[in-house]
Amino acid sequence: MHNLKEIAGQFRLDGHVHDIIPFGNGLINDSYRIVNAVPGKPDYLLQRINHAIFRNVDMLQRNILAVTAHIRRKLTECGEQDIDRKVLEFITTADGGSCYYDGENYWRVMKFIPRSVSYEAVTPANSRLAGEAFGRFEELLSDLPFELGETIPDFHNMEFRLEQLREALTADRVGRLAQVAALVEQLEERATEMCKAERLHRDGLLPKRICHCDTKVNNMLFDSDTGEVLCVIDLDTVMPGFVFSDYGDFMRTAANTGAEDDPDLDRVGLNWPIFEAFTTGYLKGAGGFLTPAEIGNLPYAAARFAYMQTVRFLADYINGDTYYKIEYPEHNLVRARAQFKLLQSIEEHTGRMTDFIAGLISG
Ligand code: ADP
Ligand code: GN1
Ligand code: MG
Repeated sequence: MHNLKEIAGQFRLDGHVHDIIPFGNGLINDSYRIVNAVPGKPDYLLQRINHAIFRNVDMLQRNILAVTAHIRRKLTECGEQDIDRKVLEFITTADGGSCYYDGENYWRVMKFIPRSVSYEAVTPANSRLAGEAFGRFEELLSDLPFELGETIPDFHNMEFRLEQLREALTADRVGRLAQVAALVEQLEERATEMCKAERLHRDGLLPKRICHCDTKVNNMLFDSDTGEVLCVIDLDTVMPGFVFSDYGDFMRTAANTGAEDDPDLDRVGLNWPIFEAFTTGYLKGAGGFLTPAEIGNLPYAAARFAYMQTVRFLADYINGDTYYKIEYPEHNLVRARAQFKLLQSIEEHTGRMTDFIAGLISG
C-alpha cells in the first residue's frame, strides 16, 4: 500500500535497508522494523503517525524531540550506562526535518532498541517495574525548560469530557437516550466529585506536570536479557497534565480483573495485586517530588479514570459510535457499563487503597 523503501530512503539511515517488516501491536500508529543489511549497523523503527488523532504533527514532533533530548542530557549527567537503549533517538530526513510527508501521511524514524521486549500482558512484577519507570519518567521531565503543547487538546479534561457527554445527550442523534438514562443519572451524581482535579488546579493546589498520558505496560521496553526496564516509549501523548493521568490510566487498564469491554460484569473489579504492585513502584519512582495533595488523591485518580472512560464510551455510544472502533452495535455501551462496574469496585476499595498508600509513605 505504501512504498516503504522509498519512504525509508528519505531518512539519514546508517547502512542499507535489507527489509521492512510490520512490527508491534500498537493501536494508534503503524510501525515497521527496518532491518539493516550491514552487520553492526542499527535497525530502525519506521512509524506512520496517526494524523487523524494527532492533528498538529509539528507540535507533536517538537514535543517528542524536546522530551528525548532532555532525558538524554539528564541520563548523561548522572553517568548512566547504555543510554542509547534508555531513551528514544529520532533520525532526521535528508533536509534535516523530523518527519517526512508523502502527500498523504506523515512518517518518522527512530533507532530500533536492540535486545528489547514489550509485554502485552500485565503481571504484578512488570506493573511494579512499570510504575517505577513511569514515576521516574515524570521526575526526569520535571525541569524541562520548554513548554510542551497539548497534542490532543483537553485530552484528560474531565469537565470537557462531561460537556461532550451532555451535548451528546441533548442532541440524541440516534435515539439511544432512553436506554442509557439510568447510567447517566449515576454519572451525574458523581460529576462534581470527579472534576475535583480541575478545581484543585484552579485553586492553586494541584500542579500540572509533564505526564506520559498513555501509561500502558506495552509502552515500556524491557531488557530481554535481564528483565529490567530500558525505556519509556510511545511519547505522542506526553504533555502537561495531572499526575493522576499516569497513575489512574494504568490502574484503569491494568488493575481490572475483567476486560475493558467485559460483558460479564461479575468478572470486572479492582485487581488488588496489580494495584499494590503499580502503586509501590510508582511511589518509589515519583514519591520524592509528589505533593501531599497528589499522593492523597491517588485513589481518586483511579476512580477518575474509570469514570472518565465510562463517560467517553457512553458519549460515543449516544453519538452513534463515531470515535472508537466497535465490533458489534452495543459495544460502546458494554464498554461503558464495564468501566462503570470497575469504578464501583474502586469506590468500594477506597479506604483500603488509602491505608495501603499511607503505609507505603510512612514505612
Ligand atoms: P502505538 O502508538 O501504535 O502504540 P508505539 O510507539 O507504542 O505505537 O510502538 C508500537 C510497539 O513497537 C511498541 O509496543 C513496542 O513493542 C515497539 N517499539 C516501539 N518503539 C520501539 C523501539 N524504538 N525499539 C524497539 N521496539 C519499539
Ligand atoms: C484509546 O487506542 P488506545 O487503546 O491506545 C484512547 C485512550 C483510551 C483508550 C480506551 C487517543 O487508546 O485515551 O483510554 O482508547 N486514546 C485516544 O481503550 O483517544
Ligand atoms: Mg503504544
